[in-house]
Amino acid sequence: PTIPSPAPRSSKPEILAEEIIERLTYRIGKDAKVAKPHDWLTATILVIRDRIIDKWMESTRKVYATGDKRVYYLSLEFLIGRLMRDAVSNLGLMEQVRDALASLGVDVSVIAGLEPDAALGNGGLGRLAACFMESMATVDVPAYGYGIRYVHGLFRQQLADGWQVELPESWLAHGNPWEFERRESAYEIGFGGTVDVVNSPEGEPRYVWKPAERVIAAAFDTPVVGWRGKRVNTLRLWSAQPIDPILLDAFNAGDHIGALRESNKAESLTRVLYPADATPAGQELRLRQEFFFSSASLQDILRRHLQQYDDFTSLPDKVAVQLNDTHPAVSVAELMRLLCDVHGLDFDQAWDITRGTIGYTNHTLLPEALESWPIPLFERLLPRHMQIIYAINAKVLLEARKTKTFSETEIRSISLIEESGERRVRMGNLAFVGAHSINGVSALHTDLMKVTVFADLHKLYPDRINNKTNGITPRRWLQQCNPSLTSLIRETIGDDFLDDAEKLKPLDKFANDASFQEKFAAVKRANKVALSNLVASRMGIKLDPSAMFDIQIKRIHEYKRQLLNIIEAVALYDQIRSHPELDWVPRVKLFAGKAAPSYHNAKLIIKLINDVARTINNDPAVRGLLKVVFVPNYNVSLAEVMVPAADLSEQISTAGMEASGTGNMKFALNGALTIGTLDGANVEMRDHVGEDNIIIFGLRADEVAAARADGHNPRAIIEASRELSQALQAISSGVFSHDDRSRYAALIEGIYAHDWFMVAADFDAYAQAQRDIDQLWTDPSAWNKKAICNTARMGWFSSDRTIRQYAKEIWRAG
Ligand code: DL6
Repeated sequence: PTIPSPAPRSSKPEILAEEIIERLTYRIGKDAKVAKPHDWLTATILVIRDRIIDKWMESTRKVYATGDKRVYYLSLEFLIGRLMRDAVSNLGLMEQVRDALASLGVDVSVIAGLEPDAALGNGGLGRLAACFMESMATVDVPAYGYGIRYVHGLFRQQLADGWQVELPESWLAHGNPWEFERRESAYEIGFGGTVDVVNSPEGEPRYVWKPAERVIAAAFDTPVVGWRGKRVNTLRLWSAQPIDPILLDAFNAGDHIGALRESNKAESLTRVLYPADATPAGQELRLRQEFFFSSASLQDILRRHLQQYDDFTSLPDKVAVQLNDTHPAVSVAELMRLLCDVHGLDFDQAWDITRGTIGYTNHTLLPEALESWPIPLFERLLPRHMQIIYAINAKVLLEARKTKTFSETEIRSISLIEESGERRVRMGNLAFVGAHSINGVSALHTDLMKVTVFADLHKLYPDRINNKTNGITPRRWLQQCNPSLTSLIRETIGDDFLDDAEKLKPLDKFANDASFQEKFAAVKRANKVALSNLVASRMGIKLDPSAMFDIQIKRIHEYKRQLLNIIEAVALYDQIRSHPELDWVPRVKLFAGKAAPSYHNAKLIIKLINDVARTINNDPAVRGLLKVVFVPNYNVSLAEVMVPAADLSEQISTAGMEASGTGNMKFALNGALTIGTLDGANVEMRDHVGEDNIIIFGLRADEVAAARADGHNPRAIIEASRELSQALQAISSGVFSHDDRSRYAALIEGIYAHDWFMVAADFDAYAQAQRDIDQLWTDPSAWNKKAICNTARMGWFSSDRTIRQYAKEIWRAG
C-alpha cells in the first residue's frame, strides 16, 4: 500500500496554540485550567518536536537514497544545555511560539526557564560536542552523535560558607519530552570472561570472547535541528539495562534485594557522569562506561552499514568515526574485534578498514589527563581487547623498528603499553595508531602535540597530525543569548551574518561611528543590568552596571589560573585602600565554575575567592569600587547570561596548557575585550581581531617550558615585586580567613616553592595589563571601538567553519 506522508503543518500562532492545548489534553492528560508551568513546557516542546520530525525523517531518508557518507561523533560528554530555544530559533518560530503561548496566558520566558539544563559533560570538550552537533546539522553533514544517557549529569554546585558542595543533578526528573526510546536498537555489551580459540573451516584460528557479564545498551534519540531547519541529525544516547530485570527465583525464595542486584549493577553503569575533566577518574566504572558506549555505537554503525551495503570494504568510504578525546579510544580494539571475530575479516584487512574509518581529536596535553589503564584491570574486563591491543602493538613496533630510525627510548614512547612502573595501556597511543587523522584543537596546541606527547608517533606517521581550531555555534552564542545585539547588527549590516558568521565583518566600518558605539554600549549595559538582576535575586548582592564587568567563567583548575586573578584582586584592594585619593575604575570581578570534587586545590581556590569577596565587598574603605562575586552552579544557561554582559574576558591560562578554550570565543563575539596569554586559541584570536583589540600579557609557551627546564626561581620574583609579595603575605597569613588563618598557607607556599603554573612569573605583567585596561576604560569611545571590532572579526570562530574543515579534510563527507 502507498502510505501517505503527514500533511505539512502550519506554524501560525493560532494553530500552534490549538496544538499545545491538544498535547496538554491528550498527551499529558491535563485540563488547561489546572495545568502547571511544567505541563505547558512539555506540551510546547511536543508541538515543536513534531515540527522537527518531518525534517528528521526527510534527512534520514535522503542519506539512504544518496548513499552519502555518515559521520559518527563518539563523545562521552555532550553539554547540551536547554534545547527549546535552540530548536524554536533554528526553525524560525520564535515569535509564533511566543504569541501562541501568550494567547493561552503563558509567558514563554517563564516556561523556558523551567527546562532542565542538560549537563551531560564537564566543560569545554562536552560543550564543543554540543556546538558540533548543531553545526553538523547546519552545514548539512549527515551525522549521529553517540554518547551516554546519564541519569545524573554534572553535579549541582552549592556554596556553604564559601566552600563548594556537590549535590546530585536530576535532569530527567520531569521526563524528557525531546527523546525517543528505540527499543529495537538495543545491543548486548559484554565484560570479563574468557577467550576461546577455535579453528575456522579454513583452518585459521578464530577467537571467541565469552563474557562473564552482559548488559543491554538501549538507545534514546534526540533530534538536533540545524539553522533554518535545513537538516535534522540524531543524538543517540545509550542507557544500560539489565538482561534480566529481576531474578524471579531469588525473589520468590525471599531474597528481595539479591533479586535486584544484577539489575542495579547494570543500571549503575550509566547513572552518573564522572565529574572530572582533566584527571582520569581511574575507576573501573569509568572504563566500563567507555567500553559500553563505544561498543554499542560501533555495533549500531556496523548494523546500519551492513543493512545498506553488503560488505565492510566500503566502510571507510561510507563511514567516518570521530573519537572525541581518548574516552572512546577502546573503539579501535572493539572495531577490530567486531570485524575479525564477529564478521570474519582477517586482521590486516580489518586494520586497514579501522584506520581508514577512525579519526581522533586530542583535547589536552596535560600528562595527568592522558588516559591509561592498568593492564590487570584491562585484561580482566576486556580480555579479547587486550589481545588485540598486543597484536596492534607488535605490528606498529615492527613497523617502527624496520625504519631503523628509532632509538629504544623512542620505541618505548611509541608503544601502546607503558612499561615503566605499573604496566598500563596508553589510550592516546591506541587512538593515534588506530586513526588516519589526529587533530589538535588550536594551531598552538597542534604544534605542541608534535613536539611533546606525540613526538615519536608523529615521527613514525608524519602525515597524520593536523589542526582544526575549535569554534562555537553563533546561533546559541550570539543570536539566542544576545538577541538585542543580534537585532542591532541586523539593523546595521543586514541579515547575511545569520547564515555566515564571517559576514559580521562589515560591522568593522561602524567601529568609529559615534552613534553606533552608543547603541552598542546601550545593548551591553542592558545585558549587564540583566546579569545584575540575576546576581541580586540569587545572591542578594547589588552590582553597579556602570562598573567594568570583568568575568572569568570556566572549570576551576590551577592551569586556568583563577588564583592569579584573585591574587591580583587582593593587590588591587590593597592599592585602593592605600591610595583613596586616586581615581580607581569601578570593577566587578565575577567568577563561576565547578571544581572536580576530588581536586583539593581547586576547591580551596573557590573558598579563597569567596573569602576575599566577603572581605572586599564589606569593607567601607573600598567604597564599592571593587566587588568580587562567585556565582554558584555555573552551567550553560548561566553562561548565556554572563557572556553577553562581560566587558572584560579573562583567558589567562599558563601558556601551553589550555588546548584551545571556547569561552574566549563566546565573550569576544559578544563584544568583550580579552585579557589573555598567548595560549590555545587566544593566539589565533589575536590574529583575527588584531593586536590592538586584545590585551596579551605574560610568558609564551616556549618561555614557560624554558623556565621550567632551567629551574624557575619564584621566590626571587616574588621578593622583587612589592605588590605580589604583600598580596601573597596577606592571603597566607590569614587576613581573609580569620577563622582558620593557615587555610591558604600551603596553597601560597606552592607558588613560592615551584610555581608550576607561573602565577608569580606572570603576576607583574598581568597587574600592569589590568591597569592599562583601567586606563582604556576611561575612554569609552576607544573601548567601544575595540569591542565592536571584536564582534565584527570573530566570525571565523564559528563552529560551522570548524565542521566544514573536519568534513573536507578528515571525513571527506558532506
Ligand atoms: O577542545 C575543547 C576543549 C578545549 O577548548 C579546552 O582548552 C580543553 O581543556 C578541553 N579539554 C577537555 C579534556 N580534558 N581532559 N581530559 O575538556 O577541550
